[in-house]
Parts: sequence; structure tokens; C-alpha cells
Amino acid sequence: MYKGIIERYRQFLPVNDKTPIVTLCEGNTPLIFSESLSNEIGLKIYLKYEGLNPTGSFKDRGMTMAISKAKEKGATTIMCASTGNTSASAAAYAAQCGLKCVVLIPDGNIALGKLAQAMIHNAKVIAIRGNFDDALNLVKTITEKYPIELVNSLNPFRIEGQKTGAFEICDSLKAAPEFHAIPVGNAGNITAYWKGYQAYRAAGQTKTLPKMLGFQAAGSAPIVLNRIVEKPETIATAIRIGNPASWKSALAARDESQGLIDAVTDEEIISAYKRLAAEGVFAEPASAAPVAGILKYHRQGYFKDFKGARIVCTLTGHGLKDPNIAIKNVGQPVTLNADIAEILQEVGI
Ligand code: AN7
Repeated sequence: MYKGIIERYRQFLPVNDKTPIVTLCEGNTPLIFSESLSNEIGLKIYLKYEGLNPTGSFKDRGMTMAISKAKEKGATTIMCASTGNTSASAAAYAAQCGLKCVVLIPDGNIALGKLAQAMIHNAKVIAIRGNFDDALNLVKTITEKYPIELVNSLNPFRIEGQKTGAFEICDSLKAAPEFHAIPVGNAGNITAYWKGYQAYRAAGQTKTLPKMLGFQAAGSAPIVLNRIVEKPETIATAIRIGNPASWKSALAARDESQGLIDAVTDEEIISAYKRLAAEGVFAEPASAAPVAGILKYHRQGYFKDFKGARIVCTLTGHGLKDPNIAIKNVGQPVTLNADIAEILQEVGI
């Protein structure tokens, strides 16, 4: 029976016999070969579909670790700031093991599905008049002063858990890919994947390392601009972050891997989002950023010397997280009378 990422990758994770493992059987997500993207780019493109985690995002990999370690320590309350997915994941894992969960979210800028998740799992949800960066600053200050566990990716156990995404990819491909494309918000996940690829090579499981290709949204691209963005904007609310916590380690991942971190526009993100959906893969807008990114770099000729290479894109969250943006981009269904003739006419038969 599959028991989640901690049991599967125990030897690579800081747990011991006394760690109470809190799991919802996260991980073990599909790596989907994209024929259409592969044909267009001329390389092998794979989609690591993290939307199929228990709460619908990659955050569950980090949360199983952070919550298990919080339990081991005897914590009673956890807290995070979130653009949505971290709060949904924290709320679910806290609910499973009876911890109190407090989340600060930016007022009005979190996708409906994520808000619903945090609320239904009985977290204390507080929308603050400010953005994610303001919320994270508050959470840092509060958790430093009071006996509350911080479960944002500043918590090193989050990164430890998230690095298992890289392990699964290498296990599936029987090697590391040549490129790994990933959205960058608070920059925890690019940090985690790079750590995972390095750990797997050090353990002799793989021989090579990928180039890390990180993509921010153009209106929220502090790492690309090399300065804090005071008022980040993007329709991809998951990565609407102006001062990433893991900024330095994201730069290290970029430079050590000889990769890059660049921006894609909201138009490019929506176009990639619709394109993925058109091949049956529903991922939230932030998750489409790496796909938009590799299409942009393909147009610029970046991949022309890498024939036969593999690119893995992490699709970080499920499309159902943000139903409003889907409807907004495709419109409403037609409404007809309950009449066969009308239906056939509409279908064109
Ligand atoms: C779908 O939930 O920051 O660069 O508070 O939800 O590791 O931050 C979410 C981030 C990409 C960016 N894709 O990852 C939060 C939060 C999705 C996300 C990211 C997020 P990081």
C-alpha cells in the first residue's frame, strides 16, 4: 500500500522512528508525456501533474513533512501566510492530526477553491488588507514571538518534503531530465527541486543534473527585475509575490544549474493554460507559466542545440482551484429548451 512521500523516500528525509508521520498519501503524481508540446518544440516534454495531490497542489509534499515535524515537537498551533494553496494544504494536514491552523491571506486575491478548502477544513482564516508579502511578514513576526509553528517554506522541512518531486521524476525517467521548468513565486519549490536533483545525484541514483528554468509572472517578477516589487500584479494569483522568501536559493539554483529565471506575461500564461486544457490537462494559471516559458524560449531558438532532450514542467496546482478564471476565459454554456431538434441544430448534426 502506498503511504505517501515520507515512507517512500524516508532515507532522504530528516525523520526518525519517533516522528509521527502525518500523511494524506501525497505524491506519486503522474508524469504525462505531452505529444503536442513535444511535436511543436522538437524535444520530449513531460508534465509533472501536481494538481493530483490530495489538496490539489504540490504543497502537500512539504506539508506532510512540516506537520509531522510540528507534531514531533509537540506543537499545538500552526500558522502560514498564503496566496491560497499553502493554506489549503496546511488546513487539511492540521485537520487530519488535530492541530489548530491559522492562515493569513491577501484580501480579495485568493482563488475560490483554495479559500473553500481552508474554510471547510476548519482553519482560522484571516483575510488581511494587504498582499502576500505583508501577510508573510506578519506571520514571521508572530511565530517568532509566540509558540506557533510557521509552516511557510521558510520552514526547512517544507523544502525537504518538496524535493521528492524531483526524486519521482528521476525514478520515472530512470535519469534526470536535461531541463526542468517551474513557476516561481516565493521560490521555495525551485529551491526544493534543485536540492532534490542534487541529492539524487549525490546518492548515485542519477548521473546528471537538469538546467533549472524558472518563470515568474511579468507583473510579479522581483527576481527577474532584481528588486522587490511593492505592488505585484498578475492573474496567476498563486505567484502574486513581490519579495520571495527563498530569493537567494532560487538564484543559486539558477546559477549552479546554468539555467535561467525569466518572466512571462499574463497573456502568455492564459494562452498556455488554455493549450494544456485543450490536451486534457487542467492546471491553474500559475502552473501554466513554465509551459508559457518554454514556448517562449523555443521561439527564441534556445533549445536548438538540444535535440532529443527532455524538459519536465511542474504543473503545480489543479485547474479546479480557480474555476472563475476558467469560466472567464471560455464563457458560459448555451442554454436551450429541453428539445432534441434544438440540441441537434446547436451541435450541427
Ligand atoms: C500553484 O500558497 O506561495 O515558488 O502561499 O500555489 O514555491 O512559492 C503558492 C505558490 C506555484 C509558487 N504554483 O511556488 C502559497 C504560495 C502554485 C502555487 C507557486 C505557488 P513557490
